[in-house]
Amino acid sequence: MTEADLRDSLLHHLKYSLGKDPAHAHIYDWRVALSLAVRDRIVDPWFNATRATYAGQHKRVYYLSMEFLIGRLLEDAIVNLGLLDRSKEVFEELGISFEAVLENEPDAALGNGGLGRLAACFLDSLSTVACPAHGYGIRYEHGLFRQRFVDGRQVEEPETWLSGKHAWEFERPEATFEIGFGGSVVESGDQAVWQPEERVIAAAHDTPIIGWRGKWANTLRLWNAKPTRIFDLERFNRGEYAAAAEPEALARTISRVLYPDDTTEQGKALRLKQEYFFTAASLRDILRRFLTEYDDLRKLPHKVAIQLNDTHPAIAGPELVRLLHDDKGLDFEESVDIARGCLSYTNHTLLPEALERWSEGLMGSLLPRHLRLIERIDDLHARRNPTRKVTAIEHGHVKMGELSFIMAHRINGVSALHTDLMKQTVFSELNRLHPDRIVNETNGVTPRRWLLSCNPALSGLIDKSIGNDWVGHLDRLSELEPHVEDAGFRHEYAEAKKKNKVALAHFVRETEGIMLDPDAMFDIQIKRIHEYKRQHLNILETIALWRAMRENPNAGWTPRVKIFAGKAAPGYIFAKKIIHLINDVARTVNADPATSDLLKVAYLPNYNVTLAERLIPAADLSEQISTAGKEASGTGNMKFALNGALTIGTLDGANVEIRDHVGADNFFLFGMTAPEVIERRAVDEHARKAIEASPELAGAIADIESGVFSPGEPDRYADVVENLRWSDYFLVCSDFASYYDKQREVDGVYLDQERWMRMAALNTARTGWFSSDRTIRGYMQDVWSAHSVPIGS
Ligand code: 26Q
Repeated sequence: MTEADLRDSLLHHLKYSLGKDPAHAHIYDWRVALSLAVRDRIVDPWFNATRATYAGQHKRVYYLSMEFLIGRLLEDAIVNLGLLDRSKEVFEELGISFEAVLENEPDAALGNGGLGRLAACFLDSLSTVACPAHGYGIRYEHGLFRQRFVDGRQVEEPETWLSGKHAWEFERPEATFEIGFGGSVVESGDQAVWQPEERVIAAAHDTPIIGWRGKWANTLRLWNAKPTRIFDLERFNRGEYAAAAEPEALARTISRVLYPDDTTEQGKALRLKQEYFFTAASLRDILRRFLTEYDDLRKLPHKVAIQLNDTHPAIAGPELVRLLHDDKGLDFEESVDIARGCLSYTNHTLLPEALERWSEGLMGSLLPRHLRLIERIDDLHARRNPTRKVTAIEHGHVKMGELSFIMAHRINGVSALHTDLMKQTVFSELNRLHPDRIVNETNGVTPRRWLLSCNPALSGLIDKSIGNDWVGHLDRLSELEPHVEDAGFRHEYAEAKKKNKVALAHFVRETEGIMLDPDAMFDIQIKRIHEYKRQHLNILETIALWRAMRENPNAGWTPRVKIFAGKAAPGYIFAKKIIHLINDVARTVNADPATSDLLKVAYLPNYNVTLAERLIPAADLSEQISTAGKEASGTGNMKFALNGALTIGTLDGANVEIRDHVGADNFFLFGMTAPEVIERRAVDEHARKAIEASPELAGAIADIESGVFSPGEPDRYADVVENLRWSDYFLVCSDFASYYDKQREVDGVYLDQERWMRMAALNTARTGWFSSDRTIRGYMQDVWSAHSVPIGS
């Protein structure tokens, strides 16, 4: 496609799809017109991919996920199609800011955090490696809430990503299924008929996902909930207008909004309805597609791999059994075995409060047939494995982790450490029964979005040094290693980082009115707010540093900028307190003339994918400071390292593997290990003892307690302090001294910029393994038995 072709297509869509004259077009119109022009380029590779899959009868992968945190799509698609330069030129000629056009796109936040973003990276990689695949999820009308601060407190507002035209998707009015809830089951012998009481329609919307170099495209199919009857005309005619619209409102509630909690909001009926709604629609679609090609359902595991992204779609086990046994008449045991042959399950957390469980009461009233099938699945499992009794149903609850394990032929953790802990803790009994089922697939991130697009300064330097093959083969970043010894290269590497920091400083000045010195160390912690992620450890260290700086302003301090971003679940009171505290500390520290050249703190509101794309390339230091054993993997840690930020972190999740790859000398390790954490918790008054032993920590806590950051309301953080002193389950106090000392070591290294830049460049050169292309190839081999389709065939 030449520049002229692109311009013609753009102007064509502006005129004929949007009905706009260029003279009157807004940025919105240009953005949608460009998206449609780019989308046109995806359609042929998309059709070709589908044709090649049918022609070769290839196995298909189905990725079921409640969340896809996609962010913006336009730049991604442009980059993958190799249209970036031409697009820039077209808009330059038109006299329109290309950047403003990209900025106009809403950020699709159909996910909470890591799990949802991983699903989005996987979509990119599945297309890049030409693995025939579909993503299946919910087309939420409202994604994750928008976050604002009012007097430093988080306020949530609804998010409206669908307010304009959604340029990427194709509505499929013909692809609909009726999904039932409630009602009763009529059983006679081995036969059962479920008669649901309530029905809604699942309607498909497809977004093509183009891979790197535009050769292959897969489909993301998201389901919308609609009523079976639009409205009740009889009631309307009687003048009962609100009541007439009720069925519609009730049905649409199912796809109305993403649950904003990233542990479980236990036991909410609507959540279970959402889970069943999209899982059931997806399975019916999968069976429909299979039966257009094959007639023997026993072949299903050879042609279909279904991945459960955590337990959220775990009802897929019993539902697939129901479809095979009740609907298609297969024998029960055979149905269970076929289902297991197709299904596999990824676990993303070991936190007990995050493991999904549903009361038998709720499950029985919403999904009566499934509850009965789960009992039979348990019985069958017990009969086949009489040595140990492990069941999905226990004490009146259905445990979705156990159910997923029993119904899956592979279960995977998301980092080496996490997979080991899975075997030792939550799934130890099941692992003994089925030692071949648990495998590890360490997470990865897509280098297209998380290096090539978000960091043009650095990717340009990499291209210049080793060519551009690295984008599809991230391992090749290792070819940078010899360049790292070249002072000229390191200088250019430092220049690229500086450029990104200047751009971020500009953004923060414009949006927050805070002035940042681009030569100061940019120290960044961005992720959901959780006690186990320990943002409070970071802010305590910030306070201690500020106090030390005030006490001795001329001690040769390394100037620092502490940047935070992240949302708290609306009902997570403690997390919201931490946000408030960080904002209070920021206000106090930033107003202190004694430290104004040394320390700044900024909490940027409404963290999302787009903001991450601005922050990560500008980071010097990446904060990955979770209590060891609690962070399953982390993926932000990988993005930072790839972009040349050094990590200060614990031996947790994928930090362990990042450190192995970059080398212990290029990683700032601190804190207890996972076994040490367990030991420490058993120590009586561990927190009080740690506070007593660290004057820096004691001073920081005393400042919080005396209202230094909340003048007029000294007890604002009384519960935070109380928790730290007397409970401190996540061992903030016990890890503090080690963290504080390591931060002072970080200060020292930063003063030696030559050394720092060498370490940073080595981080880039040695983290090519963390590409999600590598992760996806691992799943294809170990979990799905799926293969890439030779492109062009
Ligand atoms: C479940 C039921 C009801 C309401 C909400 C939920 C829910 C929603 C989201 C439970 C969990 C999540 C998200 C979990 C998550 O993001 N986990 C992260 O997954 C990443 C990808 O594997 C890891 O890198 C992170 O370590 C892990 O925390």
